[in-house]
Amino acid sequence: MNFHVLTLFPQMILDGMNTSIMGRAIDRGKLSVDAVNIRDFSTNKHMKVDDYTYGGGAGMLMQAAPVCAAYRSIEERIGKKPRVIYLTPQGRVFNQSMAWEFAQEDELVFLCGHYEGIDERALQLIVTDYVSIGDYVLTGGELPAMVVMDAVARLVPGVLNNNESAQFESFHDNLLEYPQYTRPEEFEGMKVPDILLSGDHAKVEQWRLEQSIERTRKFRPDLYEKYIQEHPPTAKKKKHH
Ligand code: 6GU
Repeated sequence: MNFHVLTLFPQMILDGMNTSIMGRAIDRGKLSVDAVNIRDFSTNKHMKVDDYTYGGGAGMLMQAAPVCAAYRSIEERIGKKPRVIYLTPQGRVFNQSMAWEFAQEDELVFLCGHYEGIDERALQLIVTDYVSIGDYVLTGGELPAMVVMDAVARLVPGVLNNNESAQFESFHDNLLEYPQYTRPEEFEGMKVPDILLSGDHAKVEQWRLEQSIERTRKFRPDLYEKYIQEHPPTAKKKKHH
C-alpha cells in the first residue's frame, strides 16, 4: 500500500508515520508514505497558497492551482488515477468498514486542508471521497489523515504480526473487546477471574463473548442494537441482559 499525502505540513506526517508499527511496516516494504508539500507547487513569488474568499467572510482559503498541481505530480509519478480522500468535517464519518474498503486499493491519496478549507473547484476536480473522523472540529486534515492511514495500514497483509491479526477484534461483529489480564494473578487486592485460570478453553471463550456483549450493551447501545439484529437471542442460549 502506497500512501501519498498532500499537505502544507509534510514533516508532521513523516514524523507521525515513521514510528512504531507503521515505521516497522515501512522498513519492511509493506507500506510507503510520501508527503507532498503543496507549497512547493505555488507559482507565487512569496510561495503563497492561500487567499481571501470571494463574497467576504472570515479566514483564508487554499487556492485551487497549487493543490491541483501537487495532486497531478502524484498522478504522473504513479501512472494512474488513484482514489483521493479529502479530510473534512463535512465528510462521511469514518468507520471500520470504510477502512476495509480503502485497504483494497494499491495507492491512496490524502488531501489535508488548512485555514477555512480549499477552493471548491480543486475539490471537484480531484476528490473522490469526503471523510470526517467524527463530530468535532480540528485545525487541519493531517491528524485525521494519520488516523485513517493507521486504520487502513493495519489491514494490509504483512503489516501486523500473525498473532495480532486484524481479523478478530473490536468492531468485528459490532462487539467491543472483552477485558484482559496478565501477571500477577492478584494486583492491589483484585484477582484475575477464576474462569481464565481454569484451562477450560470453551468456558473461557463463552465468558469472553458474554463480557463483550455486556460491555457493548452498556457503553455502545448503538452497536449493541446492530449486534442483536444479526444475532437474535434464542431460547436455548443465555439471555444477553
Ligand atoms: Cl477530517 N478535518 C477537520 N479539520 N476536522 C475534523 C475532521 C476532519 N474530522 C473531524 N473533525
